[in-house]
Amino acid sequence: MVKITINNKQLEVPSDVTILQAAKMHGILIPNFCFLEGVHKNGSCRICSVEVEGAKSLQAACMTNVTDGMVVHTNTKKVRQARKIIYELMLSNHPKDCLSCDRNRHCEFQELGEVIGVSENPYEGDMSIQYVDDNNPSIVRDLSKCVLCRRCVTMCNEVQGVGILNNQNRGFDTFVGPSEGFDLDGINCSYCGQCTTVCPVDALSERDSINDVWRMLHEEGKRVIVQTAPAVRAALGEEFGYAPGTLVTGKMAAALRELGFHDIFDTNFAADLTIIEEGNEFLQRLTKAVQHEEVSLPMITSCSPGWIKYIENRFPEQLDHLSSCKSPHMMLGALAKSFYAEKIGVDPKDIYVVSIMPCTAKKYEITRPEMKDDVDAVLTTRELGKMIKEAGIDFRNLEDGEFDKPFGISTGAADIFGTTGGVMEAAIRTVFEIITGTELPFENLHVKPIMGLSSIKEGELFIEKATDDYKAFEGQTVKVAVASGLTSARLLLQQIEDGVSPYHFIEIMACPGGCISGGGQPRPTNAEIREKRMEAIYREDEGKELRKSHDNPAILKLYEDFLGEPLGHKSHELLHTHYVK
Ligand code: HC1
Repeated sequence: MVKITINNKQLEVPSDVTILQAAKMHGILIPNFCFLEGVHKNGSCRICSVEVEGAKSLQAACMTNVTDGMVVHTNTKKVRQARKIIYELMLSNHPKDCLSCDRNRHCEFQELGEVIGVSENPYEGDMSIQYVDDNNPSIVRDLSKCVLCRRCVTMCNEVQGVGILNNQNRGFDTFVGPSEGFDLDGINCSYCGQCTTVCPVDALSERDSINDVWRMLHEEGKRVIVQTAPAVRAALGEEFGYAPGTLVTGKMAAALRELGFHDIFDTNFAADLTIIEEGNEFLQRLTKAVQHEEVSLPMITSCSPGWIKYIENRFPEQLDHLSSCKSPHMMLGALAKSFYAEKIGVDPKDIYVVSIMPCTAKKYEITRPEMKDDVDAVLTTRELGKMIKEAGIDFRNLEDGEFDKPFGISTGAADIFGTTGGVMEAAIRTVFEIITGTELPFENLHVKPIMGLSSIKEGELFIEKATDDYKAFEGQTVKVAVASGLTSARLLLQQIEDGVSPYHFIEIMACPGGCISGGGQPRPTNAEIREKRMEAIYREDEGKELRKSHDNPAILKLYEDFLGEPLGHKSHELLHTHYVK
């Protein structure tokens, strides 16, 4: 601990914190802008400038560590003037179209102006680069709105390790983007959208699909089916003022019905289905391995499209490690246009499937040629929030609604898909019972080593006794790993490439923490909010009567009536795909 003085208050603070952190610990708020909690320092905007006695110039509070005896002033005339000038200079290069801007009233730059006390732009003249990059299905990059805070650069490089957003040029020609003037579709963007979650203005955002969906809802003769991802219910409430971690499953279903969707389905149904297909695929691969046949292990989950794009871009020679399962919402789309279309007597051409996803990469996924017609539109959680507001629905006062049958029935195993480690835990709940023939106790289903928000987790499963079909597994230890965030994914992939991966089965999600902090989730997303959303996801699971995918009665019926058996002919035709570079 060290002793410092801030604004004449004597404080004791840890020796390894910055002035900004020390001040916050004691309730002294220093305006800041480019700073990203929990991530590497950035220090590009200087809005958090403070006076430190003995220093020749103002210091950036987010970049300067405390030292014993340090005396800091955060609110002097000099400090206030400096912040004002910095803000005015940023404002002078920013469009003045707040009223029509998508981020109006949710814009951190606008909020900062209020804190600093600037409401007018004193400077006039040319503005720097005006360019909109919208040549991809997921993310729109509007350079005219960019305030050069470089948070996206930090996210893309330090957190995701993708490294495509960087500072380019100098002076008036400075902009943030890929090098050589490429657009995002011309380089190795994974479309994870983490940059959109940290952009304080409207310079980076998801491609808007709201108008397409409204058009279909109003079109005669269209059957518009909607499905909602596991992580959306744990975050949508934040768009309506609920505290992070508030589950709004029932209100979400009710709102979707009020919006006019004809069938309200749950991607969780298809998450259960994924476990049956993926679990059996894993068992098939493991059986080959114990019989010393050639097979690609570890098998890696394939439901996160940002992750799929990343492995295709960076490790294309490892693609056969991916499970062949389509992601759950694509499975549901395929079933909606086959099994369900036949059941309700509607021509699949008249069915329009909309997925509500926490993810921007899902917008790209539905355009992939291998599975192009399964789902027609993806709305992020943020976009659904906007649609509900546009429709004038009083979300907070809605009575809880329900999902429709048959694709609205799901187990707790599906709920946990929404958080890192959840797909693996759900798979273990099923695979363990198939191998051993023994039932896991309902109250003891969690696989603790792979729970929580660490970026890489691992676990082991020792098979002591197995059924006759899996006798060869007896005495074997199955090793699993879970990674979230692309930097962690890269580490596990490198092990595979180097031939030293100790694992049999790996779950990878592109976004840190998994879908709960997907690129389309409400802003802000930070460590504390991730934690709350994760707890909500586990609460949803623990409150379910059924918590194992193979116990889902609607899934069992689907196999009986339509699919036949896991990994059978129909499954391969509708639920699986093949990735080739
Ligand atoms: Fe996900 Fe998935 S869990 S990918 O993280 O497998 O987006 O929520 O919908 O499809 O089920 C996202 C979440 C989501 C799929 C499922």
